[in-house]
Amino acid sequence: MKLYGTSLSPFVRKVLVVLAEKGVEVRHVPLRFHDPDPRFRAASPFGKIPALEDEDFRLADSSAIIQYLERRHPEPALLPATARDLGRAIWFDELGDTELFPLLVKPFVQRVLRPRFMNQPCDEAAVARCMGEELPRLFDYLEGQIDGPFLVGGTFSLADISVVTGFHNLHLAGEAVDAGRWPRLSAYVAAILERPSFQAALSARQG
Ligand SMILES: N[C@@H](CCC(=O)N[C@@H](CS)C(=O)NCC(=O)O)C(=O)O
Repeated sequence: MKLYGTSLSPFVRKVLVVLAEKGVEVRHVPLRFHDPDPRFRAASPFGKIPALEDEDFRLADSSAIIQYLERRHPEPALLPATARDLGRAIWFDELGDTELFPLLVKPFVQRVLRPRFMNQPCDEAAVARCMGEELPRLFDYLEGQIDGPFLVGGTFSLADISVVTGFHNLHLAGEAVDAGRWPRLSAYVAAILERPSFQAALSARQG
């Protein structure tokens, strides 16, 4: 099995965490999005990362790949069994991908990607706006959802992976959840990032 995409991507990180939780061996190819590698492009029609190759099967999109892996390697289950818990886990997956991701990566894009890879200056005003005005409503929501170590069904699941993955990029940009204002969220994120599967994903190759 081959997984394409740098571990700097929160979406690639989701899949790396799932593979580590399930103990699945993978060949990790840490390329960037839009890489011309023909095998990658065959797996990812629009050049986005991650993409997976499993024998003659190819698939892009972190959520699609994780659903595939869940059927292929059911243990330990990362999708809850009951209808309600499954619905909530998918809700948090979607929240992570579409609401949290675009904001959690803003400081990372400004402070890390722009100066290091795009030869552009950081827009500190954009970082301040993100931290002070854009992220707080999402942090408020999550603070109200956390009632134990995991978001759904009392066990680690896709919900935790998808919500927490982007916080690592926030940390790489030198920002973090204010523990005084959002104590539950701050402790929850720290504990999930400490899991061995997350630690393995965080040390996977970036390029
Ligand atoms: N919904 C996709 C999103 C993947 C995605 O947008 N990845 C970014 C890198 S973090 C990318 O490849 N961007 C290039 C582009 O949008 O064309 C998933 O869950 O895998």
